[in-house]
Amino acid sequence: MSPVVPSAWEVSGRRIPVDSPVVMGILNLTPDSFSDGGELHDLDSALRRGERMVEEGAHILDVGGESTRPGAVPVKDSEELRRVAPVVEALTRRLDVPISVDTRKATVAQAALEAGAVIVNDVSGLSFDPGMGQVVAAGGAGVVLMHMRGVPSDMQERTHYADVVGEVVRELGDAVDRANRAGIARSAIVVDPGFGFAKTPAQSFALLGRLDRLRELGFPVLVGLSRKSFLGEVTGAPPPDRAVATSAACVIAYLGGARIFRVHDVAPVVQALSVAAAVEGEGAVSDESIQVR
Ligand code: PMM
Repeated sequence: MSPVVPSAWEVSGRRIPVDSPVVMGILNLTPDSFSDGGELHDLDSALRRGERMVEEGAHILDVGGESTRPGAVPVKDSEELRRVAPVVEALTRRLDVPISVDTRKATVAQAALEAGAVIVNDVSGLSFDPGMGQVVAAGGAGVVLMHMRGVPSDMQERTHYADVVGEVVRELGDAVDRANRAGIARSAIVVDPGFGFAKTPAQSFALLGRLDRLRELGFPVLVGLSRKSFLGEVTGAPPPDRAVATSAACVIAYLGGARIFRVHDVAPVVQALSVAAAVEGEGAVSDESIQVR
């Protein structure tokens, strides 16, 4: 029998209910990110974007300073820190929503937690930096364990799976083991299949159709579907025009059991998920659902 998935995500003493949809708005502070790079070059525009996403219904903001698109060139720790820390600090001061930092590096995570972040979103699932688990555990932070293979520069050569869904579930289980060994609380963990990371478009669609299998792990499921290239494959739309495709994919993910949605286009996704949640009888994406206690 599958374990029961918790109804809340515990992050640094705060409780984020995940029995209805939770929307995580993306703030990429990178000159070369996959779909929105280069737009948020200064602190003011990052803050304005963050505030706007919260007004549109985002419950969490995810701040990132390193692009992880296929083939991306790694960024030095010092440069990533310079991009991320002031924005995390300013957002924490101005907004009440939990702030997440999208990083694979322990030093960056540590600095972001000190600046007020309460979640570490690690696309390597604690496999890139051996110090990361310890930083998350010591800070009592929430953690997103995402599935990928290799690193962004070589991940698209690592798409050989006999059974993509089964192998992603198994390898996410390995990431959960790393989190356990580091002493991270089970209630702090969410898992993410890593759409587009070491996956072909067909493999991403296969995962999207079988997210129910991820719930076997017993953790809330987060999905990063926003503007991803596999959605462009079937729609022909360029990244900024993929909000409709993203919303459709988020609804499918929700019906498969995903509860946290990392997106660029907050307003359309909130609207789409309100419909999905109403059908499921869990209520719309409401003020009540966003309350962080
Ligand atoms: N995708 C990107 C970056 N960070 N984090 C998680 N947890 N899941 C994702 O799918 C994910 C991520 C790459 O997309 P972007 O450059 O548009 O942010």
